[in-house]
Amino acid sequence: MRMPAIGITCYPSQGGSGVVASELGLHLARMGCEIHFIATHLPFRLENYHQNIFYHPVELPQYPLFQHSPYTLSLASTMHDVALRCGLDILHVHYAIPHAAGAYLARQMLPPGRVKIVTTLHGTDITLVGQEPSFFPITRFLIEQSDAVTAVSTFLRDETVRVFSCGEDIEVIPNFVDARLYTPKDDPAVRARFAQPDEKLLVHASNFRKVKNTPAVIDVFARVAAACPAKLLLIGDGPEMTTVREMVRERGLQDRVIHLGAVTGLEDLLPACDLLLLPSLHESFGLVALEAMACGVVPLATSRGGAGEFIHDGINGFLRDPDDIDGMVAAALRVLGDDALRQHMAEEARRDAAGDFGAPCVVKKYLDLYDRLLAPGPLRATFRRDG
Ligand code: GMT
Repeated sequence: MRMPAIGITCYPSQGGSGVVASELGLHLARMGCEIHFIATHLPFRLENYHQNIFYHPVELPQYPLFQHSPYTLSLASTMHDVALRCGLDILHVHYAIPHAAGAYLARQMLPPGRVKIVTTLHGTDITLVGQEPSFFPITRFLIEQSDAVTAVSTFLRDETVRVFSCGEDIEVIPNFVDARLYTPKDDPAVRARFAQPDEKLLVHASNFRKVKNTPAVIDVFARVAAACPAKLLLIGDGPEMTTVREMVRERGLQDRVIHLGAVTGLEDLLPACDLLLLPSLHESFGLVALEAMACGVVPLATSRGGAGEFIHDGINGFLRDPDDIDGMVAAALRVLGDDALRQHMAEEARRDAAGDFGAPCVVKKYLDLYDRLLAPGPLRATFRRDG
């Protein structure tokens, strides 16, 4: 049986949707699919050469009349070109806006039935950006027009149906982790770089946007550090970093907080930590919590959104409301003050992450979806307006 040729589009810079798209491409390529990344830059995590992986840059021409280069049109043209030249079967777009619009235009430009569109909804494309009045109707239209739509959690699927009154057939395919790469590693040298033997090591990794609720990370850490010797590792960068740095200064935590910036190699840093803080205002899934769990790190994450679909409070991690600073501090001190409990929860976390949320299990769900999509027969008859 011929493995499908798939065009994958994502935001190639930092961000969970880009990670999922890149990792999915890597796994599918290893399984024999031809994978064509169509994006403005080579997605991170793909810097090394990989057999079966190709990269097609989306050029963004400038012209004095343009205030902004029309990305969606360049994307659609590149998708159309790559689909024809490379015989793509599927355009799989990650993050609806505007990637599903690019795929829709490309499909319209191609002979009927030539290519199918899979749209994966990741989070703020539905919960924030897609609900902007200027994007709402087109987001709804693109959900309806995709040949298949997936969401990374049941929460996100339900939210899509609630807000857009469509997409009841959206398939939930959760985020996944490569549990061979993200695995507990007992490397005392890495830990020693950041913390003394008697200190606990907490970590937050994100793109430091408002939705990540980073002030809560500092508030929680300040109170934990007042109660027990501890350090905080901050990984990533973004618009909230200035506020975070100010808070760290105001609270006199400069010697306790280590800013690493947007470094790669999370899989080597996470295993050195004791607790991951992810107090987001909401999180459709919360990929970094899953990656931490695979490394044997207990997550303390937001209860708003889809994290509860893989974190079981008090068993393999903690879920707290993002406003509940007291609750987060209490949970952190409980697990950091009881090594046996932390070890037990870490083992549960690792097992759960590597099982149902491990790459083999989840990538197969995408492959099954592609197979169904490419099999003859009608699809999404209730939604596709152009039949
Ligand atoms: O929706 C976003 O904020 C962007 C996206 C990203 O590129 O980081 O994050 C979302 O997608 C991730 C991968 O599926 C999920 O793990 C994140 O929970 C989700 N972010 C939010 O829902 C805030």
